[in-house]
Amino acid sequence: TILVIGACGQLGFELTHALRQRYAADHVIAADVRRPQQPELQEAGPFELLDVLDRPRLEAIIDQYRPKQIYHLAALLSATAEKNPEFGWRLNMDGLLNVLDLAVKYKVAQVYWPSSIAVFGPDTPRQNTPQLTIMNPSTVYGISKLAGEQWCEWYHKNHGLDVRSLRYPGLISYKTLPGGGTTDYAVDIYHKAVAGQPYECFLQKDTYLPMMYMPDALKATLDLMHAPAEQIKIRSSYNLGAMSFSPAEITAAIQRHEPDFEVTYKPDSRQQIADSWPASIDDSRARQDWGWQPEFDLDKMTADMLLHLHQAEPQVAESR
Ligand code: VAH
Repeated sequence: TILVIGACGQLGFELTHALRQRYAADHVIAADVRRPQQPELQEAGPFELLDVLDRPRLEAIIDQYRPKQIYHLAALLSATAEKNPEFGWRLNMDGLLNVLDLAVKYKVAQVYWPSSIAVFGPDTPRQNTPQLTIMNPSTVYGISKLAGEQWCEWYHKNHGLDVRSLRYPGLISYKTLPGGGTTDYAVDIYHKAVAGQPYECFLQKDTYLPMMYMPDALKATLDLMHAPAEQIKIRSSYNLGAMSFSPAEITAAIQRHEPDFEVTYKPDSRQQIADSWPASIDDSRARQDWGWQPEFDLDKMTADMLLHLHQAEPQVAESR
């Protein structure tokens, strides 16, 4: 069996779906601290209510299902963690430590844990940020992700745990609503365009950030997890890239389909977070070690996002 912790989140929801398509659906256990808004999560396979900070409950679930793989995705994202630093640190850090410790205790074959470009900080080289470089994150989220990477490397070195990780750029998808990320303007903007509403962007128009379409993120995750262990040379976390764009560029890409769509700019506290992150990523190690190759660029993603959001128009509830 496979256990997905944080299955209701932007990545968790789609990873659970992808895993249930690839394996027998009833072998993929979806777990989250809250009941899913999307009924299919608990209709298509097993669902467990789980707070990853509740270690006895986590141990009971691992003992019951004896998963071969654990995907641990539960965390507070950058903007949310910046507003709740204590809880952000506790959930992101203690949650990971609970998973790593119990994975060793129950001999779980593989663990996946997402890191982020947020591990880089204001003094990191911003263009083509290298795999190995200066890393002084200035957000609680980034600090927790950098510490998490170090713990993953420690558990691999000291317990032989096959834990693998990717430094995701901003992820864009149409199946879930944004969950407190600084890059989530790039999700919101499509919903507004499809609803025929103007969009007020919380970042400046020329703020370049590394981004990736969800299908590419899912492909990278499954390619990484299925690569032979000897190909995985980096046990902190792999840089992963696909494209970089600014709010002005994604607006122009949308306007090629929706000519009347309008965007205004009103930067808020998330601008400082975005300014501390790279503009583009050097992911040559992922390409060398396990054959990473993205498929979606801005125009291809935009066409796909707008197509699916127009199809889903009535269902996409604005509930947060
Ligand atoms: C966030 N989407 O904005 C997440 C991600 C690189 C950004 O970590 O916090």
